[in-house]
Amino acid sequence: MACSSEYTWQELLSTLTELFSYEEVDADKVIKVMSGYKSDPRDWAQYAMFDPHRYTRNLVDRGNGRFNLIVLCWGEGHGSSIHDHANSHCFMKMLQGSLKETQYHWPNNNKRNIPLDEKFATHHNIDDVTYINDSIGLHRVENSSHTEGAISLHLYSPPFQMCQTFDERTGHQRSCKVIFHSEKGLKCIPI
Ligand code: 2CO
Ligand code: FE2
Repeated sequence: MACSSEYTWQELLSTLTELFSYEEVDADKVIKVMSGYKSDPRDWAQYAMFDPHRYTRNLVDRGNGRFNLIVLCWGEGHGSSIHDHANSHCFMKMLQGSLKETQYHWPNNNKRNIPLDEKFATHHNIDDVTYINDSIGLHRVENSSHTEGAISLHLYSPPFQMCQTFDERTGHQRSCKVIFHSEKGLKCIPI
């Protein structure tokens, strides 16, 4: 039997806004609240816009400037670079399909051209919630399915516009801009 939701979508949004109105972020509580909402496409379908070429970020809520809540849509075979999270908290909840997450240690700045050291890889399935920040390490997220898209809900706090991406074989890093495909259900016009 499917579990019933402890929080509706609207309650999820209002509870997150409340939790992030305090100075300190209680990550365990955020994980609990995001786990308490059970995915229903009727709640988030308006944000779920795919692109044929790469995964998309669709902004749902700016959380009073305290966080960005984003629906990410991953087409078949789409994946991120290996990246950090710009000193922010990153919470990720699966809404549909499955995603593979591979975590890596930070490169050692004293050693150049060394491949990144993998920590582990795991799969996240519908309604799973996971958490990472820079003190835990780096990660790559990918939809390894060749037949199904995947959709995930991410919360980043504080919100960030830039992060670092890393070359797996050399550890070399570069800055990368966080770009939204849509905001509040409306497609962004490319600049
Ligand atoms: N942080 C990545 C991004 O916004 C997605 S992986 O999960 O945090 O592109
Ligand atoms: Fe990430």
